[in-house]
Amino acid sequence: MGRISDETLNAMRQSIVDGAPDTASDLARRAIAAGVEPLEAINDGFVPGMHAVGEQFARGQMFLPDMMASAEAMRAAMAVLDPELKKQGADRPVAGTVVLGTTKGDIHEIGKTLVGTLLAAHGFRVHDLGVDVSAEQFASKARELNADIVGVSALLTTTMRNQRGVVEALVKAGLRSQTKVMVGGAPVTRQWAEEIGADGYAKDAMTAVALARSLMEQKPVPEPA
Ligand code: HCB
Repeated sequence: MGRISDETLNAMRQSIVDGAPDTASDLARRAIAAGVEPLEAINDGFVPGMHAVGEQFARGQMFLPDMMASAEAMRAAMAVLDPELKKQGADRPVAGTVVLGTTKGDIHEIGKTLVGTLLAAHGFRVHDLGVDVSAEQFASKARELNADIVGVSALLTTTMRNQRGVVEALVKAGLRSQTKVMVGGAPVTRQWAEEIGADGYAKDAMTAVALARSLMEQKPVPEPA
């Protein structure tokens, strides 16, 4: 596997800050052609760009249209890198079934989608409900697929409260004992996960994979019929 130079990592980061989708996808394509690990390009190149954008937005140095352009650039990079990541999971046995989505009122999708891609790349069967997903939708899909894990993303301090609603909806549907809940997103913390009765918190997509694996180990083994 090739290593990415600091210059390329900076260019990747800058393509997101500039909201330049063509540059971002070009850099992603060149990285793959050079044998770079796709996750390295994502985590060390493009994601730091999103963090820089968030910081500039918070300081009032960037506005909503800039943030949208940056998200577009990130999507362009992911359109190249996502299939490469997915290839890595093609022949693995199914590690578990995960229902994933971003909570009601929240349309941030990039982090949630990355979590889904990496889970799939590590053998999980992932059903991505998308964004703005109600607690009832999470519970109903978990029932339909007999899901092992429900993964709930939230990027806003206002919408992270709805993660609690998902835990409650699973309890109400009688599914809580068989369905683990993992939460994540920029404002979410381990302490918050404990407070709302979730089973775990992951700070990034690789941690989400490790968490999902450990949650599968904690699941009770079904009694033989
Ligand atoms: Co948005 N936005 N945004 N935004 N946005 C944030 C989240 C702020 C923090 C920016 C800031 O002020 N610093 C801020 C939230 C402040 C707060 O609540 N405290 C904010 C705001 C305010 C808003 C609006 C309200 C702005 C407005 O309209 N005035 C608005 C809300 C819209 C809505 O949802 N109802 C809004 C809109 C947007 C877009 C549409 C322009 C765009 C999203 C486009 C899209 O997703 N298609 C956007 C973006 C891009 C961001 C930032 C810049 C980047 C988010 C991102 O993609 N990060 C973000 C700043 C930031 O997060 N620091 C900013 C990169 C990914 C890879 O990281 O954290 O999402 P991630 O996911 C990680 C990790 O958390 C974990 O793994 C992922 C992968 O490593 N994880 C999980 C995530 N979910 C998990 C679930 C699990 O089960 C396990 C792990």
